[in-house]
Amino acid sequence: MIKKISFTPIVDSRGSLIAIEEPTIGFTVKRIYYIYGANSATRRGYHAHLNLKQFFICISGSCKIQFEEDSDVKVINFNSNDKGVYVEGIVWREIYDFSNDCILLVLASEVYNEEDYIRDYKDFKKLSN
Ligand code: T46
Repeated sequence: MIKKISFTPIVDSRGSLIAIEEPTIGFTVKRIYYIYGANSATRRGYHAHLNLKQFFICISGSCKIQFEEDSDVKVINFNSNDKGVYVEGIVWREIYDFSNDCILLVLASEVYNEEDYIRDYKDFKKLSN
């Protein structure tokens, strides 16, 4: 499942603040990581997860993520820090078109576990059929 969620910034003369609480994310966050220093030639991802739930927020700059779920392919433009995308289930993803200032923040439901990764596209297709 892939779900877009918009946040409401709290804006005043000092700038803006976005608070994201557990009910919005839908899971308890056990890990946070962020990707930065990528550029327009970079392509990352090329995997799906078995059990991980994730919440993606591009807090600076922009990038695109191509998600594939049950043969349905969609590209989401991450170009705003007041929107996030929730992902669960077996979803192949490729991340690309990073701006130089891109910081992609990921909140995850589990600690890092390489065994949760499906890194072979053929295995992904078998599991999603
Ligand atoms: C995802 C996309 C958006 C760790 O040691 N701990 C971690 O929590 C993570 C995420 C990675 N690593 C190690 C594993 C690799 O040696 O960092 C290295 C780079 O990871 P990876 O090649 O998986 O990076 P991406 O950008 O292809 O994928 C990552 C996440 O792995 C993945 O869950 O959805 O970001």
